[in-house]
Amino acid sequence: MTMTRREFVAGTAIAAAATALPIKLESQSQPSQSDVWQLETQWKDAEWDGHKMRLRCYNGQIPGPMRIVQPGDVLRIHLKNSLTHYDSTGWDGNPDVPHMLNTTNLHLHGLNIIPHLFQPVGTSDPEAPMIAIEPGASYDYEFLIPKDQPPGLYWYHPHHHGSTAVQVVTGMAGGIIVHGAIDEVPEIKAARDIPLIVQDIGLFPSEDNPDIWTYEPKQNSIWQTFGGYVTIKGTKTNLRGGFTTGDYKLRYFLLNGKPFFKEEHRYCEQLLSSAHDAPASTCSSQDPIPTQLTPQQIELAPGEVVRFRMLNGNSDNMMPIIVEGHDMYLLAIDGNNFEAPRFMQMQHPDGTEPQVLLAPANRAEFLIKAVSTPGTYRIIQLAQDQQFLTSAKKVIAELVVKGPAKNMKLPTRLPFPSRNLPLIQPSEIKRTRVFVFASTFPGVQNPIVGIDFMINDELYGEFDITENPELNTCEEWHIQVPNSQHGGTEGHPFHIHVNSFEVISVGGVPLPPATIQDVIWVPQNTEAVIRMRFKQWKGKSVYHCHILPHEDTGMMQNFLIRGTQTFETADARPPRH
Ligand SMILES: [Cu+2]
Repeated sequence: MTMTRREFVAGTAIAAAATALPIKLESQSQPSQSDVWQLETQWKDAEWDGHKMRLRCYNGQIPGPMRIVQPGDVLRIHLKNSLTHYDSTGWDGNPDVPHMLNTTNLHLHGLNIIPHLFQPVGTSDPEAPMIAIEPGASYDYEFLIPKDQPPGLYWYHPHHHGSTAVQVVTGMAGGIIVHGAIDEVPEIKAARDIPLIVQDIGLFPSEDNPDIWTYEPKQNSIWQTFGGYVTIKGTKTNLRGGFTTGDYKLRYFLLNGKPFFKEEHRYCEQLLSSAHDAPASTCSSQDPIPTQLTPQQIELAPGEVVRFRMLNGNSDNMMPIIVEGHDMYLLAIDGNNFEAPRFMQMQHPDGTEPQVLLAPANRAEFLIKAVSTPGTYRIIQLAQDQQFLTSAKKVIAELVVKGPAKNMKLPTRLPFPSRNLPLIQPSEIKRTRVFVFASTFPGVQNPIVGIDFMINDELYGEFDITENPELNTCEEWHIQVPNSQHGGTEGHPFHIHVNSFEVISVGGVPLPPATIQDVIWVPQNTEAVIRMRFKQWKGKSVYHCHILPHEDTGMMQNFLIRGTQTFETADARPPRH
């Protein structure tokens, strides 16, 4: 596939007077009196800068409510699907063609809990189907949070194959915070705790009402990113929107539910409204037009230490992050804190070097000590071109340093999570496996989508098990993205369920010991080496690319952890009734 690297089009800030919008844990909800967390998927009407929208959400909120849990908790969730019927009668049964777009299920991302995508939860049956909660139906989950669950930021989102991307990119995602030892470190306890939940919203004009923006493509309809038209099985239609592998007619990037950046396709209006035969070359531009919106502001006193917890909840956008004018003290990635804060020197806002890089689904938790000079300092997502869609520089939020000075302290040591000990020794590696994440264009196995997104040359199959690791053993996995001649046209973020992994090296460069994550960005023409201990839980689960349109169209596989799970290893309690 040929890629046009886009020039960054300077965003125009909305000129309206910036209203300072303090970010707080407004969506936080403590455990209710009811022992069961009631989660409901719903449609939600919204309006941002003149655009009326119909989005999907949990409990009327975007992002969904923030849940706080304690290690050892039993988390019971009643998930009710109140989305509407979606017509998939035209679907031919190919699992890697998006389908059943309002059917859902639930994944608690990063938590070291029982495998929960297949029916019944914890199943070791290779033929077990994926949990599919139809519109109008509901499902009850019960999760034991391990006593040694590393404390930090996790999240939840739907994971029904074929509808994950559409649901997440219209609002269905929320945070989970696990409390633990790190919260008792005095310097951290004293710091304000500020979640930064970033997510994207991808939209097209509704087929029924062009004044409403939504994302509910007709079955088999695919948006041709660089043509601006929609095809069904390769034939042009006059539909306004189709499934996309990452591009949208209108897209917002949100921080804690408020947009800070917008991308629009303004071409092909005549094509969309009438003629089906106009060539794509009549379009004025292939590139979405980026617009910086007014970012939210967070006030800090000079010398104040604050704790940020940032989620990249984007459907596909990788985020290199810097905090302008400030050193960063990185505490944790993906909820797994280090033995000590990692010092990330300040970087120039016009440079290319991030202080921390967040692949889709990664979380970074870090401290910032506000400088002594009052002023406005931006939290910036640097431009990057490591993906099929070039990503413009974005201002996510602004730190306003003002007022009387404080002199808060930074911690020097952190309590290392016991679940991640002992670190895996090379002698423990029972097996090494190699995984190649690559795509073929045009799609051969998946002609409707038009691109094959594969792991080891295979698309996803619900009942195929590619790997059978053994409980209580360790393995080393080599995740490879080839060069562009061999299908590696862009980087892919690798994610696996059930256990986090140690990142050993990326591109041959070793990482500091005890770098433990559940998602790792693997750039084009690069190998990442990870090590994993299959701990506590057996059963059928998945590993996949966390670019959600890639995942939904095939870049996922099942694995099955086999072994005898004793009562002790499972740390399970019988369900309470
Ligand atoms: Cu991918």
